[in-house]
Amino acid sequence: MTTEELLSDLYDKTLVGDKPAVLELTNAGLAQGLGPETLLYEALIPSLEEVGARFERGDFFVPEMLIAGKAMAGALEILRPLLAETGAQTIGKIVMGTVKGDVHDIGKNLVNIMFEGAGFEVIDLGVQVAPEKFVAAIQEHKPDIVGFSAFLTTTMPMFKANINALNKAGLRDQVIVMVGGAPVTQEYADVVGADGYAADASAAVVRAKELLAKRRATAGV
Ligand code: B1M
Repeated sequence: MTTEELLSDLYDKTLVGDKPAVLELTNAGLAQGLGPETLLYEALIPSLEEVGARFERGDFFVPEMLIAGKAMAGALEILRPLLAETGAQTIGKIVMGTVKGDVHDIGKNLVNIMFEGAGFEVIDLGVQVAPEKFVAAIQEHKPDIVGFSAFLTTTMPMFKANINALNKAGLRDQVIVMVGGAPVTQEYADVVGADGYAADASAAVVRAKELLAKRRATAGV
């Protein structure tokens, strides 16, 4: 199978949620020498974007979206060790979670993998994380950064609720707040008072490093 055929097949099989085929093609791609980023950005992610587009048009429904998501999550587990491969020592600690009311986690998990790959220690609180759970995790783990993911326009307001909870607990100044997720924009991040926003997992790592360096320079450490 040529590279083009493999990527096209991986795209198609993800679209229809054929998990066994997706796992097989992911392994075959790696065996053929394709990088994990190629499989992700040239097949898996575009396929899920098409799933979303079909859902919006009413051609796909929640079950189709669910099986496509499961197929993608399976591929991500194969790619995880390759994407997170690092010899670097820990450069910072981040608490991550998908906000309350939101069960999407594929994007958050990909961000976590890239953070681990860049040398961050990641404490993943999972999905549907309530503000008080973020507060408790920050008190327990004392991270440099807290990351909130939201994938629905209806759950984006939880960013503000989380930041309010941090303020109330006296933690807001102790932690950098980063936000992201498909419907989130830099403008929205500014409005809710987040310190940083990124559109994708790679950009999230770059932004986190910048914010951390700035914070450490200001604190003189
Ligand atoms: Co849902 N869903 N979904 N869904 N789903 C979307 C998000 C949607 C855009 C589809 C669409 O209509 N086009 C739409 C939201 C519309 C909106 O609000 N604007 C939607 C909807 C409507 C829903 C339901 C309401 C459907 C229903 O029940 N009627 C429902 C909500 C459930 C809930 O959460 N309460 C629902 C359910 C589901 C499933 C459970 C079936 C499944 C989730 C499976 C899972 O995650 N375990 C699912 C899926 C698979 C999708 C789509 C198709 C794919 C999401 C995905 O994984 N993308 C999605 C369509 C789409 O996104 N185009 C859709 C791939 C992933 C790598 O990208 O998630 O963007 P992404 O993550 C990126 C960036 O956002 C960024 O980096 C990531 C990696 O590069 N990022 C950060 C993420 N977090 C970050 C944090 C940062 C920085 C960057 O700093 C902290």
